[in-house]
Parts: sequence; structure tokens; C-alpha cells
Amino acid sequence: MAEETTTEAHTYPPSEQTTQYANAKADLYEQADADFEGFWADQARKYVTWGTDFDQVLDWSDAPFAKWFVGGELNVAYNCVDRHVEEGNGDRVAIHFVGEPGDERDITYAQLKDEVCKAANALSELGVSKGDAVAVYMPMIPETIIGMLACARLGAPHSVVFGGFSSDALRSRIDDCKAKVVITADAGYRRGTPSPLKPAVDKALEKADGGSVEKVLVVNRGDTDPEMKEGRDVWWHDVVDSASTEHTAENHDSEHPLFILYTSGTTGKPKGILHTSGGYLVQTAYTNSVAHDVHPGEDVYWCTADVGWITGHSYIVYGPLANGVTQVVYEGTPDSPHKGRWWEIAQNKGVTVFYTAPTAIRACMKWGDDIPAKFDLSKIRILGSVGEPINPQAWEWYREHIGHDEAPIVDTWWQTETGAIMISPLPGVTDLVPGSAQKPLPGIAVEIVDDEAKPVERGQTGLLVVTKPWPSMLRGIFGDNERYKQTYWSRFENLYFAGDGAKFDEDGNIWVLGRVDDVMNVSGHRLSTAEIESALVSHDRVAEAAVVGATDDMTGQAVVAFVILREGGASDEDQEKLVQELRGHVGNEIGPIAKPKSVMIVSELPKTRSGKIMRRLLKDVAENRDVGDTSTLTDSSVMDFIKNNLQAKK
Ligand code: 6R9
Repeated sequence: MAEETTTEAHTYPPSEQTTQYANAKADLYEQADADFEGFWADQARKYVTWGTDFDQVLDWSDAPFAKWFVGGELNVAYNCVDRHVEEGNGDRVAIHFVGEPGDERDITYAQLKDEVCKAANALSELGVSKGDAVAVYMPMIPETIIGMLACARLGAPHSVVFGGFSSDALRSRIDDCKAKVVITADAGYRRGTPSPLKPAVDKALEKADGGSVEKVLVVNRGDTDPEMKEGRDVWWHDVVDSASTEHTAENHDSEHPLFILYTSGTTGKPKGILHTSGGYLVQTAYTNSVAHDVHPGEDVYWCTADVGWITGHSYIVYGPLANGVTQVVYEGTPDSPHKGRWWEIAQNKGVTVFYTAPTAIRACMKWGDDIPAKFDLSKIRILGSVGEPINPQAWEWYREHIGHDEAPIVDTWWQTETGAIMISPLPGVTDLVPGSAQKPLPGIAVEIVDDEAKPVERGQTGLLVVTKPWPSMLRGIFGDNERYKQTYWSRFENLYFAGDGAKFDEDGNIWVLGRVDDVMNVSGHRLSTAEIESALVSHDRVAEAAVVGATDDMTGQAVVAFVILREGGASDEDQEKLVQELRGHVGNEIGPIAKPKSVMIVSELPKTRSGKIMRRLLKDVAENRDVGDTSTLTDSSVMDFIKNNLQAKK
């Protein structure tokens, strides 16, 4: 009972005003429960304009391969741009762009339409046609969004590779999806200076296997005068600026591939998550409307993600633009040139709906309450969180200091694979519980089960599964149907296994507890232990490596690596240098976000008798816990050695 009182005390019911204004009404849940397919058909016709109407909502006959809105045809770019102009909203600002150096550009929907048409014409000229893959390796600038929409318009699936990834990571993705064209920029601004991108593309293409890439389209963002390869590289301003603004948007099948986005899995090889057109657009637009509660023409929305991640795809590009929303797109980091940069932009642009990640909120908390207090954030009316569990403390801080003690917070659980938000409170409807993602959205069915697929009791920890297909679900892993079935659909029959642990509280609210597999979550970014281990082992002095994600106050989890050196080892002096070198090596192989926070050189790793590294024990050490039962270890003294060594270093 005592616990219930606590929950009670921390619940925030919606204000009358929020409820009245909100897009979502309480009866949405009943509508979805009463007629699952009918509900989704309604959303599909409400949020999307179809060139040809669909004749079947869901075809699940070849499960787990789904088809949604079967027979329907649409053009995603038309939905995100042209129709708003046709409806008389061409003068509405689509993008308030803020560059890191302070340059600003407002782009209306009419201008965006022209730019997307020009880019589509230019890409066609460069040889891109329906079905060809296009890699996008860009900073956060309007051309990135324009390029993605131009691909969507042509029916050429894009594969955006986060600009912070290394040339090796870019190469493996280009090779896997056989991109024909790469869209990139010379550089993007990071903390005041242009950070080069084009050289990484050159390096990636030098080593690319199949040589699928024919052209590289380069935006001049940083005036860094990159090398341009004759016959292959073309400037955006040469071919796009002069292209025609007339381009007819052809309709594509509802299941036509829209994009491939690579994400970390439990093995070293990233998975190309495949999303298609109709279902994805329906659910991103629907969720952006009911969970973020955007009111096109009234709100100024801002999602701080990078388009290199799924959050940027779904909640910067497709969902908000399909809804005709006005949004802020910011190129840089929150603390450049000062720690109040985000709040200054929010104030100046009159941001009303703000969506970010817990790691950023925790960083802002650390920087101090006085920083957001300097800015007028009174227009903010909805706050969102995504990427990892938000601890109640950060939740309360976010509400108090950014949401002036009023703005509802939506903690939204979803994944690259789910394509759009799955679990989240609804502003105006849900009584908010800090730290909990609360309820599946209307139309979404989830359960928390034990190893036998039986629903767990309230309060018990289990595995989060999705029990019914959903429109924006991944359609597979590009080129690997077997891995798709194996990864998501083999653990339980007919249930989508999300890879997260979760529990229901007494009131039926869902608390997502984090990954149950070898996937780490560092600052909301997914990293695979196996991928970092293989990067470490690719260094010529490393014989073996084990990586764990250790709990970290700031970043949620931090990468901690244990390595065994090859013959010869390292002297004490040499160790320090080597540790830095190994961190840098991982940075080069994967990208700076994957750099281990600490690297420990050890002579043995704890292994079971069958030879499996016991990561659980390493995690205990990394998190300063007592190591539990070590009886299954081949050599239990290994753990004492590792612990002593670690303490000596601290
Ligand atoms: C959108 C995105 C997915 C993983 C997911 C889970 C974690 C995301 C969360 C959350 C608790 C939330 N996650 N949102 N955990 N509460 N609101 O982040 O996609 O990069 O694929 O990561 O992130 O562990 O499985 P992605």
C-alpha cells in the first residue's frame, strides 16, 4: 500500500486545457480495441494521401513478413511536401534551420517542394532510378532532408549513415546495400570548426568491394575545398541548383522499400533494417500527432536527434513533414558556443514541442539550473524523451526547468525496428508517472512474458514482446531473411522479441529496464559488444577482447573493455599509451561514440568451462559490485587479479 501512495504522489494528471487541446482523445483506445484493422485503416486514410486506395489492411499470411495497406499506392515525398502546398500551406515554414556557426535559413513548404523536385531531377540525371540504393553521409543540414525526400520521391531507398561513423563503417554499409550514389558534404560544423566528411567517403570508396558507387554528390557546407574525383564527384550546387523544379511524383506500392538503416545487433555485423512506404508513413505521422501532439500551423516542433538515427528519420523527416509541421533543425551540439545554446534557439524560434534524449537532459542537469533559467521557454507545452529509460530524477528536472512545471512529458519507447513510437503516454489523456513509458499506444499490443512466453505477474521482470503486427514494423533485415526470423521471431512463436527487459507496476504502467542481450545503450546510441570486440581484436597487439556496458550516471551505459595482449605484452609505461591507442583504434574502426571509456589490459578473461567469456562477471567488476558465484569459471583467481588491478588504477 505504501508503494501505491508513493506512485499516487508522483502522478501528474493532465490539465483541463491540455485535454481539450490534445489531438488524442481517451476513446482512441476503445476504437483500436474494438476493431484493430478498422482502426489502422482509419489512421491510414486520415494521415496519408493515397494515389490508389488500399484494398486490404494487413496481410500476415506469410508471417513474420508483413504487408500493410495492400494494393495501396502512394508517393511518400508528395505526402511530406506537395500536398501541403496544394492545400494552400505553401507559405508555412517547414524548416527553421540553425547552423552551428549561427547562419539561419527558413524554408517554406513551397520552397521545400522546389528543392526536393530539383534534387530528384538531379539524382535521376546521375543515374538513380526506382529501386537503386543511395547512401547519405551528411551533417544536419536541410540538404540532408531534401536528399532523403528526393530519394523517396524516386522510389530509391536511402541508407543514411550517421556522420560520426568512420569510413570503414560507411564502406561496409555501402557494400551491403550496394549504393549507386553517395550524397555527402565536404564537412559539417562541430564545436566551431568544419569537421570533414568527404575524405571519409573517398577512403570508403577506395576500399569498397563491388564498386557499386558511380557518383558522389557533394554539398559545400564548410568551404573546405575537398578533393573531387573527376567523373565521379559532382557538386550539389552545380547539378541541383540548376535543375528543374518540375518533377512528377510517381506512385509507389505501399510495400515499396523506403529506406535501409543499419543498427547494431548482437553479432559484429550491423543489421540493415528495412522499412517500406505506406505503413511506415502512417504510423510515424499518427504517433507524431497523438504522442507529440503536434498541431500543424500552430506548433514549432523540435526533435534534437541526428537524421543518422531512426529518431531523425521518423521524427524529423517523415512524421512531422507528413503532418505539415513547422520544425527547428539544428546542426550542432547543445553546448556550442555556450551551454545554453538549445534553450536560446528554443526561445528565439518559439519552440512549443521539444523531443530529446535522457542523456542530454542529464547533461543539462549537470550544467546547472541557471542556464535554462536565462531563457524564455514559456511557449513549451509538450516535452518528449526517447532512447533509453529516463530516470525519475531527470524526468522531474525536465518538467520543472524546461517545462516550467506544467508541460506533460511523453516518455516514448520504440526501436529502429519498430519504426515509430510503440509505448508512450498520450498528452491530455494519460496521468503521467515519471520514469515510466506507461502504455502501448492505441493500435499497439505488447506483453511482458517469462521464458515460456507466459505473461508475468505485475511487479515481476520479464521480456518485452509485441503481440500483434504494426504498420511501421521492419519488413526484414536487408538481404538476410533468416537473420530476421532468427533475431526477432524465434525466441517465442508469433511474438516479436524486442530485446528489452520490462515490468508492469501495480497500476499496469510499463517500466522498460534496458537490453537483455549484448547490445549496449550509450547516450541513447545502440552499440554492440561484439562489434567493439572485433574492432579491438583487429588491432595487431590485441589477442582477445571482452566488452561490457557498465552503468554510468551520465551516459546510461559506458563501454568498458578488457583486453589480452599478444605475445610480449606491454610495460607499465607502454600500457598507458596503448590504452589511448586502442581507444583511438575503436574510434577509427567504428566511430568516436564507440570509443571505450576505459580499457583494461588483463592476462586472462573469466571463462566458463565451455570457453564462453563471462561478461556478467566483468560487468560486476566494471560496476564495482561484488562478483557473485564464480564456481563455473575455469580459473577463479582470474577475477581477483582483474579486480585488484582495476582498484590499483582508480
Ligand atoms: C528509438 C530508438 C532502441 C533501444 C530499445 C531500448 C532503448 C528507446 C526507450 C528505451 C527505455 C525508452 N529505448 N527508447 N528504453 N525507455 N523510452 O532509440 O531506437 O536506437 O534502435 O534503440 O533503445 O533498449 O530497445 P534504437
